[in-house]
Amino acid sequence: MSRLVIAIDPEGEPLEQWAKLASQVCEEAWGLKVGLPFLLSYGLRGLGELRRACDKFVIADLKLADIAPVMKSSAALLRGYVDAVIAHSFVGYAGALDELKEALEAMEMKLILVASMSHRGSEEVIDPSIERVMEVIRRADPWGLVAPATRPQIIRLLRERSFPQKIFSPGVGAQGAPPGSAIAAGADYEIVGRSITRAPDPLAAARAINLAHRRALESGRGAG
Ligand code: BMP
Repeated sequence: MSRLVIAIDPEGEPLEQWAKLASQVCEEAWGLKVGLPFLLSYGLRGLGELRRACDKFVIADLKLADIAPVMKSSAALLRGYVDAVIAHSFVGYAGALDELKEALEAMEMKLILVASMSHRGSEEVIDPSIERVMEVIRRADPWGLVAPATRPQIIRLLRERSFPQKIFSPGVGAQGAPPGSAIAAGADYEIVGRSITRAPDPLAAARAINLAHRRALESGRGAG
């Protein structure tokens, strides 16, 4: 089973180019992740085209951080187009993630919460509050978590604290973490964008990352 989620982040290219790339790399991907660049460029039509090109698990990376009614109506617009939605944890449970979780369940979409981020600024606010972030995650009980490959100690912390969620780790490749390093730390999936999508041969790049994942799993990992 692949543990690779490919991040599709357009920079002005035509949709057809991404559909072609998605179909090229599809056999190596467990899932695809789209965020605001994709959704604002191509809208729901783009999501339909992407699915036609590669019918895998699709994550909408909205990083929702709002009051419940607004998060719910944002997610509802993607109903039937995506399998999971990413939201921030720091907005808290009451009046936010409590209702979002319930609404997503009713729409048969999964909730993924950000535990920590891959860029350095995550150490300014989110990481110093990680204990409280984890309390929110416990209450909200999402299906998945985002934790950074660039700081694998956060992935290990989540596993040590017995969070049972699927852990998705960005930060591999372009942001510096070696392929397989987050899997070795206990993540379930690595989210990889540019080092595949901007590679001269995206399929070969995706294959190399999956090989690194298999090696990380074979050589055993600390937790998870
Ligand atoms: P890349 O491999 O090109 O650096 O892309 C990483 C992807 O993961 C981007 O789509 C980004 O939005 C996402 N991401 C991240 O880089 N860090 C986080 O903490 C959370 C993310 O969702």
